[in-house]
Amino acid sequence: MKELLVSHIGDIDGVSPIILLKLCPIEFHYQLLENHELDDYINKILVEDLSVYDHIYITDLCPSMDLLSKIDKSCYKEKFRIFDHHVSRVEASQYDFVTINLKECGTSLFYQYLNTKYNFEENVKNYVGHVRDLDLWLWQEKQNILAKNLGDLFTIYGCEQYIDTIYQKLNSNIRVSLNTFEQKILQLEKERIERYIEKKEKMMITFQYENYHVGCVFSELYRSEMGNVLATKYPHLDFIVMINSSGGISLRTIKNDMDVSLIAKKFGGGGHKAASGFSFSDEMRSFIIQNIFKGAILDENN
Ligand SMILES: [Mn+2]
Repeated sequence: MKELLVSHIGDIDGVSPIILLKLCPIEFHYQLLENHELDDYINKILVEDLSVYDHIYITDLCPSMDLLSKIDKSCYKEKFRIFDHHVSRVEASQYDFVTINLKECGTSLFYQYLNTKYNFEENVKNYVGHVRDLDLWLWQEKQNILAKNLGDLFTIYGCEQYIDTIYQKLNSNIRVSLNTFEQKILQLEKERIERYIEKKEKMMITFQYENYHVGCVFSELYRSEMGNVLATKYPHLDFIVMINSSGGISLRTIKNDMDVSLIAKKFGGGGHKAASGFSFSDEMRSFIIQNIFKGAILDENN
């Protein structure tokens, strides 16, 4: 028998459940997805033969309420276990196969579940703590630089190489730390990010939206650092918007009385109180083209 894991492609909280399963004596398949791809994927597999799988795990992601009700009625319901921690998905916890806990991250919830069955070594628990610190933005107040470094290493390595690197470290039963090579590439990357943010900062556009002061940059890269640097540097701004025209629109705030997930929700997105997002739609792309090239008619096959 096998397991199927569906998780979030975007960060170390999404990919670390794969590392955890690799450390267990089981066979599994995995699929990494963006938030907006999840419902289509689950709808697709629900009509396939899922009897080959013992469990279908979904981590750091959660299907829509409509889809959860469909899973609840499906013959495969018993196989589903969902572990998420996004504030916008709290209502999903009414289903007994869904665990939502805002104080944990996807990886730590999945770790707690797997640990009762497979009893991980201490170094795995230690690694999961770093993932949690980074994903819940606790690393700064805890001064957990290693957590931050792991996130940066993921950005440089990409999913496959990151998973492999961390798996090798954990499997050889050592505590995760960075070797000299990894430290050097992180240093180079850090300098690159600083230059990038400086450049984008000069191009920041500020505006009023409802009662909020907003700072906005067009940026494809390093959005979590950028949001944090700009929100800290410009405390009069209520939140920072980062627009990636080929990806999504991210919102970031450092104000305690601000909840950007409510703003993201208005645009069909979601996320956390301090960091949320929504997609950059095809309509928005068409709108930009038609605003630049007045009178343009878009081809139908776009
Ligand atoms: Mn997460």
